[in-house]
Amino acid sequence: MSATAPRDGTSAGPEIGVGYRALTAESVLEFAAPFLDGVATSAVEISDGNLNVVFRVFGASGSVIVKQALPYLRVAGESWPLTRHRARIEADAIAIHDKLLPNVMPQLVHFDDAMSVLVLEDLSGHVTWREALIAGQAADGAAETTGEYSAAIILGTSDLLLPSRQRRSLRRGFVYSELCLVTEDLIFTAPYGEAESNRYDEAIAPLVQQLHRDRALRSAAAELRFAFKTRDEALIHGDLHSGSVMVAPGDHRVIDLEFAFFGPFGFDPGILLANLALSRLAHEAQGNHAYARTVDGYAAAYWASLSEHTRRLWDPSEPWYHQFLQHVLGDAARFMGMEMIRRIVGLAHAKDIDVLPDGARLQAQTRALAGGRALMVGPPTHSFDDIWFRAVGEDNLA
Ligand code: SR1
Ligand code: MG
Repeated sequence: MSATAPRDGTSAGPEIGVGYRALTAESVLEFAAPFLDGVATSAVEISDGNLNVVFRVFGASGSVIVKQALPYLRVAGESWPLTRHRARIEADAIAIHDKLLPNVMPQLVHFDDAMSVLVLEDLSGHVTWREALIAGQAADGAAETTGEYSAAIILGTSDLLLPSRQRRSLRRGFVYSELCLVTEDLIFTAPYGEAESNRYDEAIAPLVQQLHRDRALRSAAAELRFAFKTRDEALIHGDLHSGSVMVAPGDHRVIDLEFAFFGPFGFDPGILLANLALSRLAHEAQGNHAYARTVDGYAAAYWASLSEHTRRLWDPSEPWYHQFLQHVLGDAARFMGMEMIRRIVGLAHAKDIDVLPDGARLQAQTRALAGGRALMVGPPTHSFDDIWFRAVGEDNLA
């Protein structure tokens, strides 16, 4: 693994077209055979993310996942071209994060740069945390593992723990990538104007128009966009929503690292907490009060684990520790607000809310927009309870 070549499509990296062919459910058999004791018997396409094509390939005594980056965004087709550099970003970020916290990344069996393919361990007994949340299933330990992961990567790739020379070398390897531009557009820009990519229910059109006229909110969005683009604090996951965590009894993994880049400490925690808050609002709107409390517990457990592990990994007597954690929390709150809003009015929605019947969906969407706004423009937050209540409490509807 090299951590120094730029991967933004401007210089080093795979030459587009050289040695590349898009895999199909047929051709992937030959490609995957070497990783299945020489014989692949069948394959099924299981792509359900927005970006890549994913196959599960079976051999005589096991299976692997083959994930290929296409030269465009899978859900949009060739009208939204992208380079395939995201495959290398993901392979490199997996290797780095795996060293910081073993057994949480999927095992990277093989990386083919020319083909932009990652061959990964098949987590077939797992489901995404989002699917478990939608089904109201328990995911004991997922929040704790994800919090530990956030602490490990925040500290382990930043100037807090990594010696300056190493940190600078690692930093050079992860430029502000093409997928950062996608995030910049979909989270920080499009929801605050009449972008073509926005999608929302007609029933909330008046709320969306209000949002577009809201100068305080638009100013907060612009400030946070600037923070996202300039605060290169740590090599973060970059897309840590509940669909990027796979859960199974006693085993939790973080997947899909193609958005990894050097960004603000609070971005990943904000994204994760936002998606938990949206799940919580969805359950509340359906009258599933007991499971809504369970989700409250997951969010609190994530933050408690992140706090505990930053303390463990850092010097516990560091006098700056408390202020540092407040800084992460404050950032997380505001990025959380942005993620809550974009998952209601932007291109990529939270399925948790989209699948609800009309009345419940309108209630959850209205509360998500109000909670998101309260987080972005409200007074500074001082504790986890403070931000969680602001996100999901009813007070901000007034
Ligand atoms: C067009 S890509 C849409 C979203 O999917 C990814 O998982 C990121 O969240 C991105 O914003
Ligand atoms: Mg993803």
